[in-house]
Amino acid sequence: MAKPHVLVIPYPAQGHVIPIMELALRLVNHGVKVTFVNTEVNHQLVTSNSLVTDGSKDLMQLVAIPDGLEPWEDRSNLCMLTNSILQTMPHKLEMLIETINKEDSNKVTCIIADDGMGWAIKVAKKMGIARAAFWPASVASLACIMSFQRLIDDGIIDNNGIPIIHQMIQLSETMPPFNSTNQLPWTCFEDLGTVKAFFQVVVEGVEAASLTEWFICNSSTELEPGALSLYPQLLPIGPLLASSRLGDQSGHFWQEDSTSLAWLDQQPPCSVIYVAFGSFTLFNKTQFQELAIGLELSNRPFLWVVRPGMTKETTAAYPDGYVERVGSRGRIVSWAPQQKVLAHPSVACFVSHCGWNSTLEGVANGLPFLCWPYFADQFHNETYIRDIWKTGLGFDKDEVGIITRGEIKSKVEQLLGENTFRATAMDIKEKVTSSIREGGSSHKNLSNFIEWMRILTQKS
Ligand SMILES: *[C@@H]1O[C@H](CO)[C@@H](O)[C@H](O)[C@H]1NC(C)=O
Ligand SMILES: *[C@@H]1O[C@H](CO)[C@@H](O)[C@H](O)[C@H]1NC(C)=O
Ligand SMILES: *[C@@H]1O[C@H](CO)[C@@H](O)[C@H](O)[C@H]1NC(C)=O
Ligand SMILES: *[C@@H]1O[C@H](CO)[C@@H](O)[C@H](O)[C@H]1NC(C)=O
Ligand SMILES: *[C@@H]1O[C@H](CO)[C@@H](O)[C@H](O)[C@H]1NC(C)=O
Ligand SMILES: CC(=O)N[C@H]1CO[C@H](CO)[C@@H](O)[C@@H]1O
Repeated sequence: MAKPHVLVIPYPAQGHVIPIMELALRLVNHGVKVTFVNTEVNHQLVTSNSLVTDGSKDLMQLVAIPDGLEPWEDRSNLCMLTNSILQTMPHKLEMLIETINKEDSNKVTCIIADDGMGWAIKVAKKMGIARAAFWPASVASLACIMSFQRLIDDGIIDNNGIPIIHQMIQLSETMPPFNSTNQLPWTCFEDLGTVKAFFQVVVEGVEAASLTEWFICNSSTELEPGALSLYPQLLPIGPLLASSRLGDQSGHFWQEDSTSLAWLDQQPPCSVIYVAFGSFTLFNKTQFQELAIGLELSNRPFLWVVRPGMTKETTAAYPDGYVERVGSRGRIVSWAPQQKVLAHPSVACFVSHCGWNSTLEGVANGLPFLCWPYFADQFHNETYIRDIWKTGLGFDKDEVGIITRGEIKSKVEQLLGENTFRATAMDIKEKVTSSIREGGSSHKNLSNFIEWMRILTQKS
């Protein structure tokens, strides 16, 4: 019997390619044939990283089409990349599909395109092929994109996505608010040309999503009940966390320090404060030292990721005699294998910048959080953690904007002193992990989607 055959098309940025590969591998595990369509540049990256193991090779085929730019041209120039993609890729994709349908006994059943690749959905519609869009991040972040027309109608942004007035935006009571128009996903760029180019991609994506049979998202009813209830057309099948194999490959810029795990093995269960702020957070000397001393005063073991460049004066930034004083109770590393650390039984809580990846990795391991957001959009995740899931606390700043040592010590004590945070975190972990297991809501949704493809395959 013919197998369903899906063409999976990621947005051509590494942060998009690897997650959607995760989805492709799940489909392969369900016996679906996948042709994974990269741009030529990313194709080389993916094949040289050997992300596809022998087990999945029969069902997974990696192919490439050009993005229209010369190899040496700057793909971080979003305006140029977007224009080039729109000019070149639709025609190349059409040719690819024609070739596959001529040569392969398994004709293309359906395409799944990243929502940033709206043009691909239009190509599929034109060719009479079934379509699904995919959104890799939170539904809250999607909601704001889906609301772009309302924001224009209300006079908050202009037709190019550029803010006209600066104000708080609350799309719904059940979702975290955006405090200002500068926190919209497309307004975070400095250069207006890039804002416009990104907004164009957003608009295309929303238009294209209305041409699909399914809009798949990487979340679950258990995680975002409020946001999902606003968009019943979304099919939550996640969170599909990267398997450790993909996780290890996912483009970390700093060398991992696996001695962290050996050190964790020596600590008592549920005792360690894990502190990590992602790739971009910057600290000035005052704030850095308050954090250092706050951790020391906590009187607990801690594992602290201090990225090179996290402060302007890294080595000099520790208070006098600090490293000697904390001795082996505190372990400071430049990068840690985060997924493995978070899963380690010695870890008690996570002091985090609350990026969505880190947030979900902490949730998936049942950890309570202390939220230390840095970028505007990370405050949303703090709202989820603090107010919606109730699995953590935020820090209050003092009158000059510093989170003091006393504040840090006291929030650590409060978080670890009340069992409710740990219990609630374990409860959410259980709900979220069971949603992707057999019988769970996300698992059922994915099975329904695959069943729909099987029926289509039989009909054709
Ligand atoms: C989130 O995780 C995915 C998969 O591991 C990765 O490709 C992506 O770059 C990560 N995003 C950030 C902001 O680190
Ligand atoms: C947004 O506003 C609320 C209420 O005024 C405040 O508690 C929160 O800290 C603000 N967040 C940001 C990112 O400014
Ligand atoms: C969480 O923070 C990330 C930035 O790390 C942002 O892109 C995402 O939209 C936030 N999640 C929510 C639910 O707002
Ligand atoms: C789903 O989201 C998680 C957390 O951000 C990320 O690590 C993972 O790669 C995403 N998976 C897909 C298939 O997008
Ligand atoms: C250090 O950064 C904090 C914000 O994190 C700010 O409020 C404070 O004024 C800064 N202090 C100095 C000395 O620059
Ligand atoms: C869009 C869709 O079909 N969502 C379903 C996902 O799974 C839950 C639980 O089974 C259903 O309630 C949703 O309707």
